[in-house]
Amino acid sequence: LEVEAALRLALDRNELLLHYQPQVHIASNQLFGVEALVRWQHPQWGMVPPARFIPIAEESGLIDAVGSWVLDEACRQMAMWQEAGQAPPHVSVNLSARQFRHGSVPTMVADTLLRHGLPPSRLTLEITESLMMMRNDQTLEALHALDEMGVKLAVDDFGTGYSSLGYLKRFPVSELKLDQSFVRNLANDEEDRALASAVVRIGQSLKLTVVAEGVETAEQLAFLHEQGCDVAQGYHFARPLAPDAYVEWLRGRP
Ligand code: G
Ligand code: G
Ligand code: MN
Ligand code: NA
Repeated sequence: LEVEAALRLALDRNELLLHYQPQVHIASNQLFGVEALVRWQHPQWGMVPPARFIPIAEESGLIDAVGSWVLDEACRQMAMWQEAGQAPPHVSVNLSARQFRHGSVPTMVADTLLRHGLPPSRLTLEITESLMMMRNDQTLEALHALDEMGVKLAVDDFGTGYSSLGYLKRFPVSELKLDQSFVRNLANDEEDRALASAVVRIGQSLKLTVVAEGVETAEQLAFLHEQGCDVAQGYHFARPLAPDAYVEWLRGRP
């Protein structure tokens, strides 16, 4: 309850901020996009990680306000980077299943893009497998509306949810994010290698871009490249970066 009350204030007090983690095409080393990750800088508690407050935001209903702020801030930053010639091809924003309880997600997204003059193709929304498993008509409608708008959809943490893959056919997704739990031990776990490779092949068969998360080593990257994985994200390239640090990182690239 203490965290919930403080989070309520955090929105008014401008204590939330976004970091951006680069995603890189494995074959060409070109920038594919960045993922926006929310941070909470509390005056007494310091940096509060999203794992500590996103679940509380979801339970309390504050996730709608937090989610709207995150989307607005990511689009505002993209528009600024665009003006400065520093924009990545797109920004990915995480959405909670909770946010789809209201039918207003597509309207909120369209309004936000319009407010910042950002083309829909510059935005990817990351949704979880559990949302897609809900088999809820309103959610399906919302995802189709977003797709028709030209916004891309990515399945986050792919492989950690349920094993039914039928939803991939029903939902207009264009990207699969291979969960970092499958990437972590690629070097010494044959089963993880088999699972990672299977996910890449599912993505290829369905013509989806596969993004591997949590890539920390050149060895992991080489294996994923061999398997035909398209894009990698992880400490091997960069941590989630403050906006200034992202620009610095961009300058330091060949
Ligand atoms: O940033 P970090 O690496 O600690 O992220 C931890 C978790 O928090 C991830 O599962 C990520 O999906 C989630 N997360 C980060 N930013 C957001 C956000 O803006 N909205 C939602 N719903 N989840 C987020
Ligand atoms: O949205 P998602 O659940 O995928 O959030 C990504 C999380 O993974 C964030 O907490 C981010 O800080 C973290 N992360 C990103 N790259 C790496 C990495 O290379 N290694 C590890 N251990 N964590 C990472
Ligand atoms: Mn994510
Ligand atoms: Na993930």
